Amino acid sequence: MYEQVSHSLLNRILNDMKPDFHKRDLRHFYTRLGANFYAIHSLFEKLYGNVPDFEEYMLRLVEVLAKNYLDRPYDLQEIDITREEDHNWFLHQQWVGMALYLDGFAGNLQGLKEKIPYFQELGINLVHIMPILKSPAGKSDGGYAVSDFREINKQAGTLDDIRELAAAFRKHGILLTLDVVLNHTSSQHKWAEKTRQGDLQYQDYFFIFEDRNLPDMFEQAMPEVFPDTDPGNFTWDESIQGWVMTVFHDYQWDLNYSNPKVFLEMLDVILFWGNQGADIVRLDAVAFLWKELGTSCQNRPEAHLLLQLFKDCCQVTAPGLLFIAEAIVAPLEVIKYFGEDAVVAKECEIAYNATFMALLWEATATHNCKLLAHAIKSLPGKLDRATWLNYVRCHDDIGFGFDDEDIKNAGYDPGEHRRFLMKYLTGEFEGSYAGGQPFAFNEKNGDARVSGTLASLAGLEYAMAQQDVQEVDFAVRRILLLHSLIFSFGGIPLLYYGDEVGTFNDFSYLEDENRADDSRWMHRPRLNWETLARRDEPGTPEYTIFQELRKMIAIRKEIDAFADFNNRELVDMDNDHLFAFLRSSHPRYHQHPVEPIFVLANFDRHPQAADLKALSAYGFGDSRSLLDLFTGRPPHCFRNELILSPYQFCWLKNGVA
Ligand code: OTU
Repeated sequence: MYEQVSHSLLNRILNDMKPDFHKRDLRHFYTRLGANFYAIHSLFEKLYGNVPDFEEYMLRLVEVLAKNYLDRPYDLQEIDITREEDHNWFLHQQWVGMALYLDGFAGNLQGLKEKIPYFQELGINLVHIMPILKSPAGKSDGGYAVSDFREINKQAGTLDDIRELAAAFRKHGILLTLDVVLNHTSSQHKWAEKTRQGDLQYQDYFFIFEDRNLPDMFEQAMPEVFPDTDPGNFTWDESIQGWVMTVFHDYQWDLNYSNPKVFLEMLDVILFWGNQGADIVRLDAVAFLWKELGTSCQNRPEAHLLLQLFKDCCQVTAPGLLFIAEAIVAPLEVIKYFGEDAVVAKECEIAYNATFMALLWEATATHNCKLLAHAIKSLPGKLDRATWLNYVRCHDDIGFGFDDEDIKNAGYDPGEHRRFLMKYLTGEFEGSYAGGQPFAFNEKNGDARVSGTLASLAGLEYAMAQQDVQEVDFAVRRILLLHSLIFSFGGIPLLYYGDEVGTFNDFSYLEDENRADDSRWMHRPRLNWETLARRDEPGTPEYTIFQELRKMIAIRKEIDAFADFNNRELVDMDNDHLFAFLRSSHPRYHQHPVEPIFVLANFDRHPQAADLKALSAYGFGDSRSLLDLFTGRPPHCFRNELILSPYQFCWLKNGVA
């Protein structure tokens, strides 16, 4: 019944659509629209059914889809079709990503194009360019305060440059990832400007309150993202004479998604960037999309409906375009951004694995894997056609958002353990080598997060300063160990620019008044290509890190079991210093079994033994037939034990003649 109603509505909409749409070849569009209309209509109705002129908005939605379909370049439409046919394409182990700030890495878009050989040298075939859209000259949260969703920052280049870059990437098999900052605009965006000029229609694009009544009620349940620099979630605006909701910085205005116009605008923006050649869009701060009084205003069911609706709309216009969910929230909440009760991702195909990232740092600090193993085990399985973005560092801070129950099960007190981690990673704990700095300390509840580059956090900076050869070696090993896990765990590994050569903290941001209060800038470096040239000079840490990572990437791409088909099983080694898992065939996916790989990682600074008996349950018990695919040699075995040197990892294959 409902389907009939939605189809008669669809027919009406198609008749009402602008006449020039009908003159074009919309064959694929009609097929996909027919297939998705029921879902789109019911989601749109759930969100906006009570809005007057609902059907008019529905018509406009279909027009946005059709317009962007007609604008979609032919070669991208071809890619859509290929990806529809091979819809698991992004689960393959061949993908290895890097996230970078354009100015710090290559200056501008032209410069980035010239770096394609560098990506190829290392094996990178997915590049996430951090926000490059027009943003205010002063404070802009590293580009996450956007003042025009369709214009690129002048210093970065032009729209033509981005299309050219996308084409060059495509030619070389590199995927382009761009940000779409869905949750907020800069206070200098024209919608905000118009609101300040008194335009009522734009006032509804944001949340604006004339007095403190509602803001105060909201505040009772809303946490703060940047409690030290931007306390509270509302900012007084003189010209409006009202309180604007600003969950992040005071110059980032939250968009009001209960207004269907906002949804349509942002849908148009997502499809626009897809049409410029983005293969993937990173949807920023998705957990925050829906605001509800009396709640934390995070992870609301409506935020999920919005993402489903964005996804279904993309399936009509640009089905090849993937979404990355940036939801740095509790482990059990993150996984919901793939969509629930489904097989195929209904929301985002890819999600940042912040839980795994933070756990890796926890294991590094404690030298044991108790919490890592507990927390991974208590995560529910993810959907089949969805994958993680696994990373060690990114442009943001590290937060210890583990589940308290997991911490307790690992034998720690949650509060105390988080304080320990904080002290350890900021080098305050006795014996710690780590060079992090606190970020966003919250005086009210004692919460804090950590900034710092991978190499500084892993102790390389400290060891180099001490000229301690042994410690330099250990730090390099830690850097490689952490990467070995994001390469083998299942998901797309995302390197952070500069980490491939062990870049240290950079404190020059302190001299910039627009950045000085945000310690995240210490790990957003301007790369020095002369230092990077040391990647070819044996004996330097740059050389060791870069060349070993390059080797690791090449080997990962050859290991079929590393593709992400939910084919990982954690293995308890009865030794807390070791993290172990098996990657093997999955009955649903692998018609021909893949060669199983046993991953072992030692987080301790001393050698550790893995009992071969534990491995034999998985068919890896015979030391004479094991090969470590990373070193290309058999692992060291002594009596009935496999011996891992400090911070060593193995990618074991079995059955070597
Ligand atoms: C994201 O961050 C971006 O990655 C940050 O760089 C931006 O400052 C922020 O959004 C605002 O655009 O929203 O879902 O350091 O982890 O703010 C989580 C805190 C986010 C970030 C958090 C994150």
